[in-house]
Amino acid sequence: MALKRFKAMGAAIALAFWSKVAYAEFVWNFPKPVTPLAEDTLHVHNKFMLICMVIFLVVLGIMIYSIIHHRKDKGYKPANFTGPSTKAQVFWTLVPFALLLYIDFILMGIPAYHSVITMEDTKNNADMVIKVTGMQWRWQYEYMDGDAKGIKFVSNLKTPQEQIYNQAEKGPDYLLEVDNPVVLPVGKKVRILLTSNDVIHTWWVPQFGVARDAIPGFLRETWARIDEPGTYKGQCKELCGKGHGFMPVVVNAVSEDEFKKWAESKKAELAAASAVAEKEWSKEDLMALGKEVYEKNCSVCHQVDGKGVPPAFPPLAGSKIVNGPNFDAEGKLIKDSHLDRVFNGFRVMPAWKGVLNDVEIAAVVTYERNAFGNAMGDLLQPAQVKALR
Ligand code: HEC
Ligand SMILES: [Cu+2]
Repeated sequence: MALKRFKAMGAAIALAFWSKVAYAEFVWNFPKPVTPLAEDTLHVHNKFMLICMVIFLVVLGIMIYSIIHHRKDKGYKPANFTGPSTKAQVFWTLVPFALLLYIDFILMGIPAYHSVITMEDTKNNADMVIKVTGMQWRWQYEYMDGDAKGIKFVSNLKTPQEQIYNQAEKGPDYLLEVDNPVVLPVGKKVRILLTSNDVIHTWWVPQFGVARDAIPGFLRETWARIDEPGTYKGQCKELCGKGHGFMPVVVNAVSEDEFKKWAESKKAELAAASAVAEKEWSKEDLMALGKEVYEKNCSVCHQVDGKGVPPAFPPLAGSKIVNGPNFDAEGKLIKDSHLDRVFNGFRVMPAWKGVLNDVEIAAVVTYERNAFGNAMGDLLQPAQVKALR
C-alpha cells in the first residue's frame, strides 16, 4: 500500500516536471554577460560547477564501486582491525586536508578573490558617475558629471494597468518596461552610487553581474562597463512592499556619440519643462496631465478611483485634506494641507518635491481636487509650486 502511494506520488512529481508551464521562462545558464564583471562571475560559476561535479563523480564512483564489489553475499570479508597505526591515521588526515586546501584556496579561492576585488573596484579610473535612488516604487537617476551632468529624472513602470489586472493581453516586456530608461555610454566605466528614500531596494541588472542594495541613509556603490550596445533589463531584488514587482530597471547602452546627443536633448527637455512652470496653465491641461501623473505615481497606493486601500492607504475621494485650503490668507502654505502632504510627504506617504517637477505637482493636486467626486473647482498653478522651493 505504502509503495503504491509512493509510486503515485512519484508519478505526480514527474508529471509536474513534464508540464510546459513549469518551464515557461526556463533557461539553463546565466544571461549573456555584457560587462567584465558579469563575465568574471560567470567564469567563477562555471569553474566551481566543474570542480563540484568532479568531486561528486569521484565520491559517488567510490561508493558505487564499494557497494557492488564489497558485498557480503559476494563473500567479501570486512577488514577486522582496531586502531590502525598512527602513521596511517596521520596520512589519511593530511592527504584530504591538503587536497581540500588546494581545491578551496588555490583552485577556487583565487578566482573568487579576483571576482570580489573586481566588484569592489568602483573608483579606479571611473569615467562617469551616476546616482541611483530607490523609492517606493520607482528608480530615480541623476548624472553627477560629464556631458550629462545635472540630468535627473524618475523612471516609472510603463506597463498598463489593464495588463496587470488581466484585462488586456500581456506584452512581451510585461513589467520590464519603463517610461524613462537610464541611458549609459558603452565602453565607459560607470561608477554607480546607490541610496534609497524609504526602505531597502536592490538595483539589479543580471547581464551586468551587478546587484547592490540601496539603503536609506547610506551611499553604496558598484560599477559597470557595458561592452555591447543594447537594452538591458533588471528588477528591484529586495522585497520592498506592495509594488516590489513594479519597479523594473531598464538601461539603454549606446555609443558615446549617441550618448552625447541624448544628453543634449534630455537637458533641453528638462529645461523646457522648467520653463513651462512659469506660464499660466488652463484647468483642462492641468487635469489631463494630472490624471497621467496620478495614475503613474499615486494609484499604486490610492488606487485609480481614489478610494485607496484603507486603513493603510487613505481614500482621496472625500478626504478632508484633499478638499481643504492649501494657502492661508497671507498666501503661505498651510501645514498638513493637501499640497503640504504631496510636497513634503507624511509618514508612509512619500515626499514628491524631489521626484515630480512643479508642473506635475500642480497638475496632480488640481486633478485630485476635481476628480473621484471631489469638486473643489479650483486649480493650482505650477508657479505657486515653484515658489515653495
Ligand atoms: C507608497 C504609497 C503611497 C503613494 C505612492 C502615494 N501615497 Fe499619498 N498617502 C499614502 C499614505 C500611507 C497616506 C496617509 C499618511 C498618513 O496620514 O499617515 C497618504 C496620504 C495622502 C494624502 C492625504 C490624504 C488624507 O486624507 O490623509 C494626499 C493628498 C496624498 N496622499 C496624495 C498623494 C499623491 C498626489 C500621490 C502621488 C503623487 C500619492 N499620494 C502617492 C501613501 C501613498
Ligand atoms: Cu524595491
